[in-house]
Amino acid sequence: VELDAKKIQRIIGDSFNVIIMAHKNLDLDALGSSLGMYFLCKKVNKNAFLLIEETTSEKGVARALKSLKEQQTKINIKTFLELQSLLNEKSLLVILDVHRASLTQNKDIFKMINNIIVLDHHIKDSEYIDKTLYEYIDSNQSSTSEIVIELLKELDIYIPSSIATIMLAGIVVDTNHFSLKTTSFTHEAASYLYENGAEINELQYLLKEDLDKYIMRQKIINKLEIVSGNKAIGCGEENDYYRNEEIAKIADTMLSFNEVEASFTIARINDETVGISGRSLGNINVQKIMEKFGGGGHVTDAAAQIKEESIDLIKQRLLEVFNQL
Ligand SMILES: [Mn+2]
Repeated sequence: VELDAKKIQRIIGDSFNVIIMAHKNLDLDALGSSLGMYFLCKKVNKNAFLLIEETTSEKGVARALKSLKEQQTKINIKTFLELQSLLNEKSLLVILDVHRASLTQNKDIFKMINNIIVLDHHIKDSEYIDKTLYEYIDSNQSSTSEIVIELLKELDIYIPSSIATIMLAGIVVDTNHFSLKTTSFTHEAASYLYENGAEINELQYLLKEDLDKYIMRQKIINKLEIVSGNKAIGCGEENDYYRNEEIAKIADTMLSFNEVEASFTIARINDETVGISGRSLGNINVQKIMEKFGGGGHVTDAAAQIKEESIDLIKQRLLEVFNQL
């Protein structure tokens, strides 16, 4: 399916107002793409709102939201409760960077709005929002920001520099600094953001991270093992808990070392669940390997979650899978 900017513009034009919503645990791509969409709506003279329930966010997102408040860039952010009285049957809901209702900021909004657009770059799940007016889910796209930029470019819309910086941060995070899923279109999208005044210094502030998280990732990388000459495995401790994004990031880092063709991180997500993330340069199909663990993804980028099993046992199973390759 091609991205149909004109159709999206038409649907927005026909609506009474637009509610823009992304996933829980808002990240810079979710926020950046939401802000891009917000300006797209403004440029077609449509009243738009960002639906954000969360009162706390990761530091980059919190900084971005704070800087928007301090500038004259007035962004209308509301909770579901505050929005209710503003909706009617011609209201439009634009869902960004997610396509599972259960993962959105507030799924109650789906009871109030029937007109829905979904734009996302995650691998399509068996749970998805049906009955949309328009849907574009393409896991080959680097980020949802890249998708929204394509719309902005096609409709000849310029955005404020502060928004451009946040969208650039979204692309940088989702591509791990232009190393994953990056195409000429990704660079063109970044180029559009620089033209719109994206600032490299502010970008660095948005990308700052907690030292604690870095140290937790290093803990796994320090114990990395190289198996059969080209596969890196890094395992967390049973009593250390990691977020999915962190597990993926560790695999990204391990892939960058000499000789490594594929990398795997195994670490605990919560008491019941262990996550595995696999990354490859393309010669080893990590999707096939993750499917053995009930997961999925792409040839170069895949993951699985395993319930009620120890990290050590999962590592042994992974080694057995390697032997079958
Ligand atoms: Mn994203």
